[in-house]
Amino acid sequence: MSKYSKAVVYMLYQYESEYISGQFIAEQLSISRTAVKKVIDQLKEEGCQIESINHKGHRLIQLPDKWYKGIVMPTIQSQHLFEHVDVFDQVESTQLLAKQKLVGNTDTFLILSDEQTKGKGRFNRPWASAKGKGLWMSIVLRPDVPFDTITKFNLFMALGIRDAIQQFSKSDVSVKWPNDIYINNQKVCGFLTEMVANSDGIEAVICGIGINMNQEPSDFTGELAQKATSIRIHKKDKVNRYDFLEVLISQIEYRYKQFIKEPFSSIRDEYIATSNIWHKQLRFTENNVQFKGEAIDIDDNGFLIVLDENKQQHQLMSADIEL
Ligand code: BT5
Repeated sequence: MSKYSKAVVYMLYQYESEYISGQFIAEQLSISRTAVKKVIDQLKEEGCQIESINHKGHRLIQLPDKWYKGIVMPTIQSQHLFEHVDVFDQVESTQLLAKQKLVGNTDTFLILSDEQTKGKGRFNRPWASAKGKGLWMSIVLRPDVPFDTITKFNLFMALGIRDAIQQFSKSDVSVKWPNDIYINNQKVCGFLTEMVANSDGIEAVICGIGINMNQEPSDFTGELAQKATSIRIHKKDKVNRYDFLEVLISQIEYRYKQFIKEPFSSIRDEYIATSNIWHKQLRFTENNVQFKGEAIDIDDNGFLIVLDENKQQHQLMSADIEL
């Protein structure tokens, strides 16, 4: 890709449906008109629908379903969470890559990929990450906090992700403690938080977030046909991936700042109100032990309080819950 293509694609995106002339682009970027034409031809080849009319200029009609770093960067630049952003067409797993990239430096960063070939959930379960359909990303942050606050981090992130999805969904979006976001009774997002720590505290927090953005119902096959949904299905039209990313990152930043300053108890009521696990019999699996019961509360530390069938109380830090 030419070194100017980032800037050209961003200009086309910024001017949206307006025509901008090759001359204008060339002047803004201090490059030749021939260079502009070359980049535009290349963008068209990649799948950008650009209308080019003599004496009028170029107009972006539609971008392909892929991340352009040239648009991602300015989209999230107003937030100050990350020192750099890496964008890929395909990776095995953004989470795996993030863990490799955080070694030997103290950077904060974000990794986005159009596709993951080995996306992972918790306990190495597969995470379906179809090309161009979802938001598959990992963020690396370096909070100066004790390592036992990692559970708390997850709880704050859940609200940030939920609130971002809610801004686009016409249906109610809820949190399924501790790691999932649901629309009605289907999963729209799964996320997981891992950390690297030493005796001084946390070196890095790595949060992997998978959000089904633009799948149609027919894109979900096998077990996911029943279990999964996307924002698009509940928005009734296509999600602009950059609009969504901007909202998501600003929500994450807001919740991250809150996490650093405040205890979980400050968001506990909000968390409880947006959770979808109350007033029903559920099946819990914790450390390979299964039992049925009802979730009755979340305490000030974010532990889930469950009453099992024998009226025995459990305090869970993490678990799998079948709704
Ligand atoms: C999670 O695990 O829900 C965490 C998923 C995290 C994925 C992100 S994507 C970016 C980053 N890179 C990675 O490699 N991972 C992170 P868990 O609670 O274990 O749920 C996994 C289960 O969700 C699977 O066993 C399926 O039943 C279901 N599942 C898989 N893909 C799905 C999808 N796209 N939408 C909804 N459910 C899915």
